[in-house]
Amino acid sequence: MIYCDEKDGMQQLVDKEDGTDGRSVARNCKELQNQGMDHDGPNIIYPFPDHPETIVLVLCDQTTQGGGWTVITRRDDSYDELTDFARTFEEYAAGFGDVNYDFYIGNEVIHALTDSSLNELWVTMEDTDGVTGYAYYQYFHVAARNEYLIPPYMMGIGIYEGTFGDGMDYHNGQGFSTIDQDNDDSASVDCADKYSGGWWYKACYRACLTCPYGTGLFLWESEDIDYPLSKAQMMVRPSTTCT
Ligand SMILES: [Ca+2]
Repeated sequence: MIYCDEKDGMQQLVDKEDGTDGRSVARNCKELQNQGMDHDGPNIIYPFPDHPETIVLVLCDQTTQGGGWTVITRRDDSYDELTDFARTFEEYAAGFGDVNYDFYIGNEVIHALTDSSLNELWVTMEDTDGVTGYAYYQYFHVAARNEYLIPPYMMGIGIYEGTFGDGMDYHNGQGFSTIDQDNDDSASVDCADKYSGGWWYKACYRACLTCPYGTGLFLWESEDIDYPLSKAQMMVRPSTTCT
C-alpha cells in the first residue's frame, strides 16, 4: 500500500510493503534494490497481485538515476539475431523476446507494474547517427486489457523532461493496437498493420519504439526534430514524489 507520508523531512510517497519488511519476494526491480540486489541484469519478480506465485524474468537497471528500474522493452539493432516485433495482440499481452537481448515484457506485466502504485517512465535512446538522449515522464500507467469504457491497455502519461523532446504526449489516452487488432483513432488507416509494431497508435504516431529496425519507422519525433533510432529502452519504477 502506498501512502503520502513524511519521510526525510519531505512529503513523499512511501510504500509500506516495499520489500523491506522481511518478505523475500519482490514485485519489481525497485523492491529488489531495496532488498540489496542492486546489480544490473536479469532477475525474478512477482508482479501480479492476483497471482502472487507467478514469477516473471525481467531486466533490472539499478544504475540510471539511482536505479530501481524494471525494463519493459529494449530494442538494439546491433544484436546478431534480432527479434521480430510484428506480433499479435496476444503475443504483446504475454510478452516476447529474450531479456538478454531485445524484448517486450508484455502488456499484462506492464499493467501490473504500473497499476500497483504510481510509476515514472524513463526512456533511453540512441539515434542512427549515434546521438544519445532520454525522455523522462513523472507518470506512466497502462490500464487493464478489459476495463469498462476504456480501450485495451490504454496508456496514460504525465509531464515530460528530457533531451529528445516529448514523443509520447501525442499517444496519451490511446489503446494498444497490433497487426491483428486496430484500436487506433484513424478511421482510414490500420496503423499497426501498416507499421507492424504493437503500440499506442493514434493517427498514427510520433514515437514508435516497437517499429521495425532499419526502416526509419523506429522513431522518436518531437516538435523540432525527428530521431530515427537504432536503440531504445523503456523502464518504469514506483514514484517517490506525491505529485
Ligand atoms: Ca484504424
